Amino acid sequence: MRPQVCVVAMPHLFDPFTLKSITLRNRIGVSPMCQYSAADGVATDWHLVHLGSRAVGGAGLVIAEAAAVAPEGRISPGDVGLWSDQHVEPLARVSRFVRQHGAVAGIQIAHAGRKASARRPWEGEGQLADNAGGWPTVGPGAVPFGAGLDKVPQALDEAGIARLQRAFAAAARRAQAAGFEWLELHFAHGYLAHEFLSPLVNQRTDRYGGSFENRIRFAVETTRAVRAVWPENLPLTARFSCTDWVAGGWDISQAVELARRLKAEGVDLIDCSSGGAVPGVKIPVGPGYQVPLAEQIRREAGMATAAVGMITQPGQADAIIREGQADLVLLAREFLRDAYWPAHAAKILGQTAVLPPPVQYARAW
Ligand code: 531
Repeated sequence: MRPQVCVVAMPHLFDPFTLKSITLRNRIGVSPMCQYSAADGVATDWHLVHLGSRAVGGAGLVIAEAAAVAPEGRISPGDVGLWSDQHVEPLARVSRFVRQHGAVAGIQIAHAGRKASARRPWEGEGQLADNAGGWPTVGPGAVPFGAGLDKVPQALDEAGIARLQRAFAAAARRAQAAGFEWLELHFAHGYLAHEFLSPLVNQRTDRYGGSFENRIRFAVETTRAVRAVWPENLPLTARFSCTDWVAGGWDISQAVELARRLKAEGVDLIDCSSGGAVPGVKIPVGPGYQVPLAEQIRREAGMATAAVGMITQPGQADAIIREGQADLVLLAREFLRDAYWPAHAAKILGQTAVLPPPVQYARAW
């Protein structure tokens, strides 16, 4: 008798991916990227064209940028918001177009904490004074980020924390009303939730600071508040900074444990980034440098992950999926250079039958 060989085919970059009731046409997502081009939080034609182009370019998932859950949670005056009903319809126009062009529309909801009230990057560095277009900031404690982001935040009390958790839930409802089918909680990059998570930042002595249990309380309660209003059948995801890259800071083993806790709260996928809690950190930036973080969370927390960070090459992205390091790849700056990256990658990887170029452009492909 011949020995039986069982070959389990691993998925590849152009295989669909199903999470809850949502199926992405491929494993390529547009990472949420601030455009600093909104007015009073209202998305503009820029967002329609920017996000719409990347749906036309073949992405399976298009995640709209960090939308502030409260006005003081904006990174800059140009951030998109979801703190008011007036934000819904302009975003609905974006989600409709993205869906019409074969992609799933997602959005990230966020609060920038002590890093809020900053200039748009092309207008210089640092924070805006309260009398020059800026606003007072909040954080877990009254300690500024530093390195030019020197505003002293107001330390949130328990009533302030509860108000912001309700704001996250209200923003999630508006995201659904705007037609988004994939929600990402921004718990990374040194913004509010990460400020609670990181022992380098969180110096509180109440039940929101100190022990691991206390530092994760803000993220866990916020997730619970959002999961209660976000439809059960739609993916709820979270972006982590999986490490502060500093000894004694937030690290991958804490991130794995938080992933397990959030999985129990109904989070479906972790988007694995890193850094941003404190300035002046040496980060080992290089091609795919955050992929091992996604791989470890996927393996040890037993949940779906997205890899992000310096993923630029079709073969590199395909290998991440084929080798089971992550379920999705999210591209950021590479998508700014090439809105049609998936369609170009399909040509390079011999997958144009699966992802043909847009019919209007086919004669040029
Ligand atoms: C850059 C950033 C990456 C990793 C750590 C800290 C910062 N990004 C983060 C963006 C805003 C623009 C700069 C967000 O996460 C919203």
